[in-house]
Amino acid sequence: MKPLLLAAVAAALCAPVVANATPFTQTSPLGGSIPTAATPVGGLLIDIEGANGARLFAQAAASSLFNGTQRVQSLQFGSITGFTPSIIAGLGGGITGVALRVTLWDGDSATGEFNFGESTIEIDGVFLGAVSGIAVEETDSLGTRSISTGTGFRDGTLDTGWFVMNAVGYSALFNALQDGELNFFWTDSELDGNILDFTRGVDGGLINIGQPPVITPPVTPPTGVPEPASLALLGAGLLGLGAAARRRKAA
Ligand SMILES: [Ca+2]
Ligand SMILES: [Ca+2]
Ligand SMILES: [Ca+2]
Ligand SMILES: [Ca+2]
Repeated sequence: MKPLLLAAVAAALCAPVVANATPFTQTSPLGGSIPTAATPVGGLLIDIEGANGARLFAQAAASSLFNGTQRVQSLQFGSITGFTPSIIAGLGGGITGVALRVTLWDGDSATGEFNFGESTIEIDGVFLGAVSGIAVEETDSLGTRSISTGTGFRDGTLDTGWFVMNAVGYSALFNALQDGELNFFWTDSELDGNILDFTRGVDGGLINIGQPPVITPPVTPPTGVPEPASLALLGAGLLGLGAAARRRKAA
């Protein structure tokens, strides 16, 4: 085998398995990555920011969601339970951000499709957002490979997109949390018997309270300028070398 070919084979063998090929689905619009326990796509993933900066993530498993024909204008397609009083207390008395990640196969709500401009998402009666126009990414069912991007949830496509609640809904959503569960509704102003499958993608479930933000220093210190700790260590080392030299001289 030619060296070049060998090198190429070696590089291919050493290439890491790409487990994070879709940063779009794994980055919250509220900032930061989703928890590693959450699946890359699939299920319903909610990210709630508390008044104290705490971040509450919860994910409904894909298998618990709706798959079928929409027969009512306001269709409950999922719910997330387990918001205990102590978890709610961890939000610091209010909400300052809500984002919801939705994975749906066959929404038919992209530009020109028969559900364009007809659907919205509501959480316990609190408006979250219009479906058409939402940025989405088509992935494989594991969420490891990005296939295409677009808007709305397209015909015959496994799309994942993020909804961000307007601040006007925060206090109502905080009230909606108090019974320990959130229920998710997909509305359709013109009922056409569309098939909606929210069960595609990876099945996962998680409920977890986040941590208040911490100040993170720059990851890479300026080159050529050692940090004070390194300087102190260097100084101690030089002192030690000096002492050793003196001892050798004395001996
Ligand atoms: Ca229609
Ligand atoms: Ca369709
Ligand atoms: Ca509720
Ligand atoms: Ca419709």
